Amino acid sequence: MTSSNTEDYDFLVLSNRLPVDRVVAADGSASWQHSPGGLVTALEPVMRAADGAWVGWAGQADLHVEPFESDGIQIVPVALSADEVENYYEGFSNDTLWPLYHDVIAPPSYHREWWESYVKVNRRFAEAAVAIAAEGAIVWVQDYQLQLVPRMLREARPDLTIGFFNHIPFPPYGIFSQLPWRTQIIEGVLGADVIGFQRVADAANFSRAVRRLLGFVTKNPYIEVPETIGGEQSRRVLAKSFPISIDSRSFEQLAREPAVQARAQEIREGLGNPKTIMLGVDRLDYTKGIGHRLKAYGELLTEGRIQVEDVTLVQVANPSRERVQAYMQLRDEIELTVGRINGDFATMSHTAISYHHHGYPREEMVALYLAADVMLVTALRDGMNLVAKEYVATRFDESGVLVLSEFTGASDELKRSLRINPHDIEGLKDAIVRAIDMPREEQTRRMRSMRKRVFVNDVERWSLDFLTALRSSRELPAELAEDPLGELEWTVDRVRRP
Ligand code: GDG
Repeated sequence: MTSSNTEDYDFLVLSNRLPVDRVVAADGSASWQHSPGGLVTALEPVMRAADGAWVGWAGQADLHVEPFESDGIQIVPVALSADEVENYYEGFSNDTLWPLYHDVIAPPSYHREWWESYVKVNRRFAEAAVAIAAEGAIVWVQDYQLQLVPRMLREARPDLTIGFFNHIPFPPYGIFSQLPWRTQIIEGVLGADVIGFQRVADAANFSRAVRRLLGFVTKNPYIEVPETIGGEQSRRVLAKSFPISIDSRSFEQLAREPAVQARAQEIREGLGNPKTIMLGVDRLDYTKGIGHRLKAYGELLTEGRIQVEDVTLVQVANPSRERVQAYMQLRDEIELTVGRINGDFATMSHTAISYHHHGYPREEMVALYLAADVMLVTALRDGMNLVAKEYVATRFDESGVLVLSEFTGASDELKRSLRINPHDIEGLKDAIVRAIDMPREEQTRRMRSMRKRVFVNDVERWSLDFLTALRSSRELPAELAEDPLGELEWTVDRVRRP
């Protein structure tokens, strides 16, 4: 790895996917379209102010593109071969780490050639960053696809300040320990100065894995890392929760637009004006509990507790990872169930489930949120679940009920939702009926309190908190970790740990 710099950036973000998509027009000409995710919105101002660049993959195999600028952000593409897409991305990232980190809901596959590809691609990302990072730059590495990058960066460039944020859960040690390369992964992440997780429990799981595998001393929220991991000296690494959020104001703004409200009305009418519209919005992923949701809804119809004329379920199932076997199978299962329920209960004028296997523009999503009286988030495990927060942000008239799985990061914050255990189908059914029947005053009380939370803790706050922690990590006084409050927090956290 070389550390000679040609271009110098003071702030780098590394993520598997770039925040832009390559679009090819009918005439064959290609252009780049900004994908307006929350992460981009949060980091755009920082990027502009701090002379930043974004390093990532453009989403297509064998695409070699020179760095370019898109909407004021410097984009630095990392190329992946078709083999690497198969082994590093679809294989190790999506079929090993993803199921392992989500409580082994699906069985993870362990293949040595996938791992080798993961190491190789992580090295390529690290090299790309090293080549363009200014002396003393801040590098923020995103997510589980790049867990080896922090250590690689530190070894090549001890001058860098390195952050790592894990968007998905970090599993309990009993599960994590299955991974044949568990030690390498932990050591890779520990190259960072600050390690961020969605939930307190994720950070605790990580620290426990560090203690069990490496025997390092941890004193919540710090981990004492000796010089053997990527450095000339020992370091105190901060590992704690920084719950991610959304650009709440922009969601509310969109919801207040007359055209979007008119569209929400049109959606209601299109569905035959049922008394209650329930909504699910998910990537078609086995972690999202779509099957559990359908089961509960189907049983309520069978038992006559709800009628198809009164209650319609709209399910947006965004296509995802369509080349991975488990996802193909999931799609078949879900679509079979949807077909059965519709076959059994739909009438000429009312569908039971309005099912959509495609993505929609942001405006349409917001119109759907506005049209929905009840939002169903029934994930079996989810790092955060931004959909839950988006629903809350759009409900400016304070109506609507959020049914929310306790296995999402969002449930730590949205305590006034109707929290459910999606495995408990009877409990889920009761919660759905309760949501349908909830008086308006109770909806308002709950929604108002959740909205406060989502507007105070927005994505800007998230990135500021993380970057502040990152900046101060380098000049952290040793005494800070030894203060009595730190001790107390540590104890409380140990007691709370499930
Ligand atoms: C991972 C973690 C964590 C969905 N369909 C459409 C669409 N979406 C948007 C939603 C939301 C986003 O995609 C999905 O975010 P989630 O948080 O719900 O879930 P994951 O994709 O699994 O995200 C998760 C997240 O990272 C962030 O850290 O919360 O736990 O798994 O913003 O609105 N957007 C549009 N059309 C669609 O059809 N425009």
